[in-house]
Amino acid sequence: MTIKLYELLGHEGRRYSQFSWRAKMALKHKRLEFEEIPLLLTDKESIAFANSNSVPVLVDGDVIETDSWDIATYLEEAYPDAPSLFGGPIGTGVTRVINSWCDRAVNVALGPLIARDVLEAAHPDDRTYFRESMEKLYKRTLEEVQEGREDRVKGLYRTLDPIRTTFRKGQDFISGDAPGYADYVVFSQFQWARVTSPFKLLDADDAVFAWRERMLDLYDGFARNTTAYEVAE
Ligand SMILES: N[C@@H](CCC(=O)N[C@@H](CS)C(=O)NCC(=O)O)C(=O)O
Repeated sequence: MTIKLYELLGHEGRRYSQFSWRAKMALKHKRLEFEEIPLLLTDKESIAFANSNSVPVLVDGDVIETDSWDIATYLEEAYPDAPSLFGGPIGTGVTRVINSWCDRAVNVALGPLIARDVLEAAHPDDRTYFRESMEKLYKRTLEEVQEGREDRVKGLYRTLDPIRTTFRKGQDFISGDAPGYADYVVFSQFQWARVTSPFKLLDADDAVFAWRERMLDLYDGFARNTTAYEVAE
């Protein structure tokens, strides 16, 4: 039976769930066929069977997984003969740190730069919910959150220094010579931004820009070939 992946449907078909991109890239890495089921953010009924309020939700036969990290570790265990996402127990531990760094540092630097743009990328039927839930979280309007981003983008540049330094030393991916789950986690932030916002996050001569290009080329341009803004160089 084909694996099902529930994710978000945005305006004009945009797939803007960053956590779902982590799961989709992990499925591609494992060379697994899957069906994408895009839902409105407010459609909690369709994922109630999984006892979840959020996507991604993965259904593989009788198995239901509801968190991007749990989906990745499930795929690693259930499909051991397919290419590894973590490269063993040490890699799993280190990737977990990258996962936390991404959620606690990269997302914190990047999210406010595009917060108001994401509202436009959300499905029109979800925009009231999106604005209310995000403004509750930020304790400010989305317009206030995004204001002054031209200056604040430097903060993102500095946050990305650990991976930039690594790429400059000749390592092509966060996981080493080839991409792994750590790459998909960090890439999901940039893919979220590409799908939702025309704002330029990286300069073309930045080693992180070149890495993002390599990520977009993976799996016959799987991530590149989705409705997104052209990222200006
Ligand atoms: N920790 C979860 C977070 C999932 C998450 O926050 N998903 C967002 C979409 S990217 C969502 O569905 N939010 C539901 C809501 O805001 O109501 C994971 O890693 O999968």
